[in-house]
Amino acid sequence: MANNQPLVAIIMGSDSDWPVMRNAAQMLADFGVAYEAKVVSAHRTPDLMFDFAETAASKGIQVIIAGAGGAAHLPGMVAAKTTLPVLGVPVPSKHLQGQDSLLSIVQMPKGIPVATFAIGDAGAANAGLFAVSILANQDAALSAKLAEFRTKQTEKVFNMELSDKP
Ligand code: RP5
Repeated sequence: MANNQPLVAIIMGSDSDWPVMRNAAQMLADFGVAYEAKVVSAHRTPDLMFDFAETAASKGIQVIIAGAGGAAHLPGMVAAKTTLPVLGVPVPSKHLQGQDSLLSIVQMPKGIPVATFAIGDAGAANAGLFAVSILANQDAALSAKLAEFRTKQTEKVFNMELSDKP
């Protein structure tokens, strides 16, 4: 990227979500995509959430990755206040291991879409990759990096060797 203007915003309901959501940030960093990451809670800071969602596009954000656990309203409520693509990441919760988060995020009513990813680290990493895919539509250099990433990943699988075969 030519400058540091964040193109992706990673938001999460609590700093306790960061170890999971950091996987999205790492993916964006690996691809050189400028991002911002911050805590915005649907339940604890609803006014901040509305302000964030209403102003994100005008600040140059193109994709929002929103992670939350438990009764995870954050991605859906943010999507209700912006037409930017919102990628929802269910964060594992203490008692229901993130199944509550998944169902809260995935089951959106018709008209307000949230792209929902897997629970936990893989979901956060894939949300980062998906954001890269969206941005790569308008960025040939990023598109080439994404193709290279896939090629390397494929090669890695081809080179996998199983040890200790009986
Ligand atoms: C949600 O509640 C957050 O997204 C987090 O996953 C969950 C628990 O938050 P803490 O009690 O750890 O702050 O809002």
